[in-house]
Amino acid sequence: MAKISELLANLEMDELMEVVQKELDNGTDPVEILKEGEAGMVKVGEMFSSGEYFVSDLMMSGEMFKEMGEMLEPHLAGKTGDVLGKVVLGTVEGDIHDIGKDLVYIMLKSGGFDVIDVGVDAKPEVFVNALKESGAPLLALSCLLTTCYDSILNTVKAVEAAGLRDQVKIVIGGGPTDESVVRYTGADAVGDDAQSAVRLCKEMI
Ligand code: B12
Repeated sequence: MAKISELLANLEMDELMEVVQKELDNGTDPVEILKEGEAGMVKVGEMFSSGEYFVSDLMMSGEMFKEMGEMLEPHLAGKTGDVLGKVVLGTVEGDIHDIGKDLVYIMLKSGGFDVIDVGVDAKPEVFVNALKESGAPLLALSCLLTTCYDSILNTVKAVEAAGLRDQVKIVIGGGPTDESVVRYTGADAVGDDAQSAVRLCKEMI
């Protein structure tokens, strides 16, 4: 299994897909396969920070991780069989990182949630409209850039202005977010990873 993180970190697309398929055929838990992929993404991030990889490599790794996620999704979706509730999910305005968000999407779906994904660089009104249309009681915001904390704040304010704040719990996550960002933005909770997104949403619904 460690091979998956190495293949991803080394950007070996074809072999990665073969190994993922083999693991699935062998009955390996798809959640464990995803975790391995995530470890590979962490390595890619480190190689980018150390100057070994460039933006083009980040993009490549992103494509690989997404393809892996698509391959795993049918094996994850609805695994629990329960439908727990609706969640509106997206990456906040000014931020186009979607790998973590997509992982949260997959895990929430496999955890039994009906997820409305509004995509990346989503303006506050996009989140508000999705909340209104779906009636979802949960909003999950992904943010990887410290420069986008105000986008979280503006989204929370827009939910308040729409009169929905009493009915909607807001959970945030992504690289730099922590409890201090929860306090700054007025969100309800922060999660470190996709598993915690599921745990928090279950607690808050
Ligand atoms: C891949 C990547 C890119 C790719 C993104 C491709 C894509 N389709 O997403 C590209 C090349 C586009 C990119 C662009 C940029 N990037 Co970039 N990128 C990364 C990198 C290497 C990995 C991010 C990633 O996908 N990680 C893997 C996923 C699985 O992890 P994750 O996103 O953290 O998500 C997990 C958790 O955080 C959590 N989570 C995520 N969302 C949510 C939501 C909720 C509700 C919960 C509970 C949990 C949760 O669960 C996930 C799974 O466990 C990071 C470095 C790093 N190690 O994080 C830099 C990084 C985030 N990027 C950075 C920067 C600076 C940029 C650019 C500004 C670079 C530039 N000069 O153009 C642009 C910004 C573009 C924009 N406007 O958004 C900086 C941010 C610095 C900062 N403090 O703000 C980082 C930290 C790199 C660095 N060390 O400098 N980037």
